[in-house]
Amino acid sequence: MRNRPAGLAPFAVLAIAALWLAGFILPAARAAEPLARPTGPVVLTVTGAIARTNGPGGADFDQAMLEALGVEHITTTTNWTDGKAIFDGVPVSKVLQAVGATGTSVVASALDEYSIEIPIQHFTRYGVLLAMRMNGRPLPANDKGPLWIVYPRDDHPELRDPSNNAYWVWQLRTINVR
Ligand SMILES: Nc1nc2c(c(=O)[nH]1)N[C@H]1C(S)=C(S)[C@@H](COP(=O)(O)O)O[C@H]1N2
Ligand SMILES: [Mo]
Repeated sequence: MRNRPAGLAPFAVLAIAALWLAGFILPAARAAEPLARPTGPVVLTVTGAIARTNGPGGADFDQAMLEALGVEHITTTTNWTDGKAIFDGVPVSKVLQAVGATGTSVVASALDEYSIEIPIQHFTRYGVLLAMRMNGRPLPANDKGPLWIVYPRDDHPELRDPSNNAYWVWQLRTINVR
């Protein structure tokens, strides 16, 4: 026989079990929600090792869908601009999270067919942006736009090594997760 008050313990066990289950079910339910469909021109397509798509070719994003993920800012010098520039864009890691990416690297490809493999660690470690605006102006499609991969290179000495310039893909069009 138990000699402490009954009634509360089973309730507490149930409550804890419910909270524990909710921790699994709620994120899973969110991940299972279909990705919205683009209504404007598609500026980015994510393919490969992803859990969420909105079309046969992978996950298409228009500008508004990208901005809805949360615009952040990086102020930095670049190899291509005079002095510091302010970039607005969406963290690559947020895009990868939105599509349920499971890989360890991506191949980023541009409108001019340039492509390069980038470790996914870069995106979480440095908060790399898919920049859409520089100094408040949309990046022109014929010069670096509409999307440019931008690193906060002023904040990390290793990012100022010239070998890093190859990762700054401009006119980015697709991200293949692997
Ligand atoms: N879209 C696109 N982005 C690109 C490239 C490219 O050819 N096309 N070249 C990459 C490489 S290899 C480097 S070193 C730098 C080159 O910049 P630069 O041509 O202005 O020196 O941009 C990177 N981003
Ligand atoms: Mo390069």
